[in-house]
Amino acid sequence: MKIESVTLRELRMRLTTPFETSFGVTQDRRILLVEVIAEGISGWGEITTIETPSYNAETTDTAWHIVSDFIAPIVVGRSVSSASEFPALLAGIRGHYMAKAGVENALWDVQAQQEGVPLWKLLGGTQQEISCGVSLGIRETPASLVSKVAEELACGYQRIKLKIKPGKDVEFVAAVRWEFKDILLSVDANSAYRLEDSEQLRTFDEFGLLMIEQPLEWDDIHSHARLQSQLRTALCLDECINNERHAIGAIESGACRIINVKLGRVGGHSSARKVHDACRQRNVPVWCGGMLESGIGRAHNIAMSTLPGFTLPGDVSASRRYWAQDIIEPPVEVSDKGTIQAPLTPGLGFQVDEGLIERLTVRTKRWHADVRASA
Ligand code: OSB
Ligand code: MG
Repeated sequence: MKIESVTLRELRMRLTTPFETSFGVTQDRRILLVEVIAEGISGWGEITTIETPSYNAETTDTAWHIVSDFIAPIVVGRSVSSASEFPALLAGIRGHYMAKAGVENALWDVQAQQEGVPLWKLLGGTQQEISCGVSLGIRETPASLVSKVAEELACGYQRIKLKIKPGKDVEFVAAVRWEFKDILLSVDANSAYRLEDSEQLRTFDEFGLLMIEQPLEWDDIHSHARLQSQLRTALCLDECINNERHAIGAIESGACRIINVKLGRVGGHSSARKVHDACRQRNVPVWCGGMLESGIGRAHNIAMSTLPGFTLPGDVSASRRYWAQDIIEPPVEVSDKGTIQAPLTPGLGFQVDEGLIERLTVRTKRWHADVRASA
């Protein structure tokens, strides 16, 4: 496949409701989309950075810079025989996983269309129906959280994840657990605690949680290993894991018993598959995390979640939980059993709404194989 052009766009999209994590509140998203044309076929990817460097070191603007000044100039005009060869082209660029992933994933969409197969099958997926959970932002009161959980359970979601931070934790988790004794329940701290808080974190052991996600610092696998040895509840790493090596190191040092795979955070489908394989060989379950994506990122998450090691419900939920109008057709729908059916049509399997994308776009940059960058 010869990469004929790359188009980078920034869209403004407003979430239907604000989402609060331990690092802040988000409502207005700056979404980056990548369209790659190869062999005359158009493929789409999403760069899943957030607006501030508070989840990882990347932002919407760093990704714009890295794609514009490094990735696009390297890849446009180049040929690869498979999207799995794409990461090798970018071996000279350190970090910037999400920027790389957005471009690579678009090429996977092209390849799947070219071969006439659904992307999830091309990736080696085996589960056409995937299990879904929801991630609930921090709320004012335990009572309002409990009613939100009731609403999501009524929609069929199979696992509830609560965002927590110091001061907004035990009371909230206790209230939810008291009301719903048997549900799959987990918490995500987005690095808001320190190893010195292990006494406090041990109090979560009484709630029968499926996992505690990323309690300690974003780049500290070692402290998670120390903490895991003091807890009954399984730790799950999110922020700490950017590649297969990190996953193997974390598992072998006992830092977690579960891994959250995010396509952007690990650098795209090729790396995600390697992380998945490394976990599977070691009997560590994985699940698909989310980054408040538009439908394009969501469709890629669905495809990845069909791999056989994705045995826990992911943060892959319906478009309508985030957007009044999504940029794909049909929007992502979740069944009343809390599942999503991976599409059977070639490529991503959703129609990209180019008219809506155009209306939401605030800046665009395009590179062609024969010409250099154009505005
Ligand atoms: O840690 O999983 C996280 C959103 C932004 C940054 C980090 C995280 C999240 C989520 C969103 O939990 C989950 C979703 O997209 O549904
Ligand atoms: Mg997380």
